[in-house]
Amino acid sequence: MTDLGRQQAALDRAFMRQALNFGARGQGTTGTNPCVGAIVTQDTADGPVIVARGHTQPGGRPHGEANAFARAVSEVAGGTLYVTLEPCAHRSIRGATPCVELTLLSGVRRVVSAMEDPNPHISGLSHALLRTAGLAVTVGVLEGEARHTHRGYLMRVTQGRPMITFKVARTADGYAGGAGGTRLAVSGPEANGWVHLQRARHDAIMLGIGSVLADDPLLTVRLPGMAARSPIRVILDSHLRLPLASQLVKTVAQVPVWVIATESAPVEREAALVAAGVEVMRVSAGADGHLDLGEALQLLGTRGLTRIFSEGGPTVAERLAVAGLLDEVIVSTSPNALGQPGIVAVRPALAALLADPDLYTLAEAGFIGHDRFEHFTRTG
Ligand code: AOF
Ligand code: ZN
Repeated sequence: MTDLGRQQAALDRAFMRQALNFGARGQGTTGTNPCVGAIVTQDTADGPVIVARGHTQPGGRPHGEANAFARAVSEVAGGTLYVTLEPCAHRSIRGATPCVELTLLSGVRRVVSAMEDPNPHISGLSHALLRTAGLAVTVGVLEGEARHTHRGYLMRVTQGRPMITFKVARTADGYAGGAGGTRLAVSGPEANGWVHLQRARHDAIMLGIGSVLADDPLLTVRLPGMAARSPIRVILDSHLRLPLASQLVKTVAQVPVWVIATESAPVEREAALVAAGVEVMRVSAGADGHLDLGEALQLLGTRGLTRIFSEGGPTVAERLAVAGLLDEVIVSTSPNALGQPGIVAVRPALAALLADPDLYTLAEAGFIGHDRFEHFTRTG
């Protein structure tokens, strides 16, 4: 590659990174749509400057490119469009112009796209259309990062289920709770704030009924100004044991609660929960009598979820690990020890997965407040 080519490639990565960060603002708000970021630059004597920025809007429309073109601060014709996913080629139900057409109409001369959209209506079609129309098209810039940002969307399109990010918090000696399930304040305030931010960036938060019965959690986003970003609360509750007096049920009018049970759970319990405003769904039971997690996730995929954040507990983590359903795992470890036997946070199957570098990669590690965080991501 020439020096000029190298310089251009570095600029492309820098603008794509900005587009990815800008798009990620939509995480947890765009429904079944990916959170696409779009940036248009214009060359000037002092180098390229940004003239438009957009991202997929809440609910999924307008799309990122449409949002960027509509908000441009100066002429976009002749510029370069950076987009974190191949532009769409289809007309929306409401008749909105496809982003590939908006791109052609905008007069940009070059398109830099992070990756192809696996949506069968698109999958390479828009990139080909743009090339045929004479635009310079570069595909694959920061594709790895884009796959990470769009992981939930990509999983739903290709496998029918949402992605799962699982967070385990443990004491320095490895416990998630006290003996008999007593609640422990494991993480510090900074780590707790970070967890609330993660809730806001997902479509749903998922917990096993064991943790609900032990802790009676609220599972909302309690960061200043972000209460409206509380995601749907999904409870895995094979036998419909969720108490009507729980905080979850009491707040169902503000933030939805979906309960997934097996087909044999009592109908009277379902009727009572439904009367209280809870949505009850049923899936088959596996050989162990527990609900079939794979089926539950496929069901949540059909209900439009793409990103699920799960905070427990250890039993659910272990079952998800055995079923091969953990896409991202975050382990936070406090500097404080429990000092006596309690509920073990990371069980054998999960521990084995995380220790296998062929299956999971340690993508990031560091401290949030005094808690140590390790972020593992499933390879492939
Ligand atoms: C883009 N830019 O910002 C997004 C795209 O339900 P619809 O009509 O909005 O279409 C959903 C599909 O549109 C979705 O599956 C994906 O292929 C694409 N999303 N495309 O050009 C965007 N969010
Ligand atoms: Zn579009």
